[in-house]
Amino acid sequence: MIRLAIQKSGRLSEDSLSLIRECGIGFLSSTFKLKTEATNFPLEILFLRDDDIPGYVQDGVADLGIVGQNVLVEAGLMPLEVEPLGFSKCRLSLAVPRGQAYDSVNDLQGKNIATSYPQLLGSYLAERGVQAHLHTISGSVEIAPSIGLADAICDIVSSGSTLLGNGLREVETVFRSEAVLIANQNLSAEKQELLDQLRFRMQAVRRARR
Ligand code: PRT
Ligand code: ZN
Repeated sequence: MIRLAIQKSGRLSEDSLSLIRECGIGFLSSTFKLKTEATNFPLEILFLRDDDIPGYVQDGVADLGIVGQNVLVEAGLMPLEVEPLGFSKCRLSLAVPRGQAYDSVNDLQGKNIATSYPQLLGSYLAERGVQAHLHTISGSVEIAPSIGLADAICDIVSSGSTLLGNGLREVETVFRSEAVLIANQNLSAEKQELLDQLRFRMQAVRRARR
């Protein structure tokens, strides 16, 4: 039996469950449960907050997980990635108030930037020799400039309508992300065999979708 952790309720949940179903794996849908067992594959599915998934896979509480690359890299656990999954595509971007002049990332020197991704943003700025004050906040990052908390923000963008609605302009892409399959690095031989079967099926699903 192999344990796969997926997001309990959020933007990754539906596509993660659809992918498992399209791999030919059946399970009883379980909106209120913490876990469920597949009916025709030795798989147990755990439902967790997405932020907890990389750590649980690293520690072996779960063998596998599906999570956004943004969350994986922010947690510093890139080596766990085994397979890109092609859904939940988004980008981590810097944005400034629409009326504010902006030529290059150097304009952020000494500025206050609000973000939930201090590691990803910190290394992006460091690589470019920009020193800024990062304010880590866990939600509603896009309102920080209008309440005077920050000069710029760095947040996840997909359509861009949240930025637009808050009077912000996207100026730099810091990181491009999609959902990825992650795996514990010390799987038993049996679990490694199950992972290989799952990856094979996931790759076939992606090829069929193209
Ligand atoms: O409760 P839990 O902690 O499990 O969930 P969560 O609220 O932390 O995460 P959730 O469900 O919002 O997102 C899960 C993952 O989906 C993220 O880690 C990304 O990998 C991916 N993803 C894809 C997105 C978006 N698109 C997205 N648009 N995550 C967040 N957003 C938010 C963004 O933060 C901003 O507030 O949507 C807004 C921007 O969207 P647009 O379309 O207006 O640009
Ligand atoms: Zn989360």
